[in-house]
Amino acid sequence: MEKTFLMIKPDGVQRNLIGEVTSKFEKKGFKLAGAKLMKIDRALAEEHYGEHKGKPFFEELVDFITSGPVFAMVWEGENVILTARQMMGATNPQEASPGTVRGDHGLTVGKNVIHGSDSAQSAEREIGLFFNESELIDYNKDNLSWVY
Ligand code: DAT
Ligand code: MG
Repeated sequence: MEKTFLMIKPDGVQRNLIGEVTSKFEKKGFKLAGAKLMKIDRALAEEHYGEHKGKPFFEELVDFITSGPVFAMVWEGENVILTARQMMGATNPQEASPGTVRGDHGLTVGKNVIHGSDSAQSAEREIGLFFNESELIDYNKDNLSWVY
């Protein structure tokens, strides 16, 4: 089954949104495969956001993502990468639709509450950056036949 990497950013953790956001993905029918509260160091932040190196907002982005704990997660399900991106909403919360995480909880692009992998390739890369194999749990959920 497809997997994606989602992360509640420091603003989301500080604003008590861990429960609200994880609940959304749980209720949708996706399965949590791994999760942890962690503090990202600069090296990991720069690697994670490597595609944005050199852009004017890069330093601010690295400062922000290392400014407090994040809640890193791996979620599993059919087409979870694309669906999770849709549930997150547009990068700029002012453009994100109501009902999305960013549309409901964010106001500025710098503090947009959640990260999610944007492709199969980035999902694999980001899961590998943040999680060891042993931190990902392979298990069955009894509700599966009521979701699919
Ligand atoms: P996304 O997080 O939707 O995948 P992205 O990969 O383009 O968006 O950018 C990564 C993060 O960088 C984004 O969540 C917030 C920040 N960011 C993007 N564009 C920005 C901008 N123009 N000004 C400030 N921060 C920006
Ligand atoms: Mg991105």
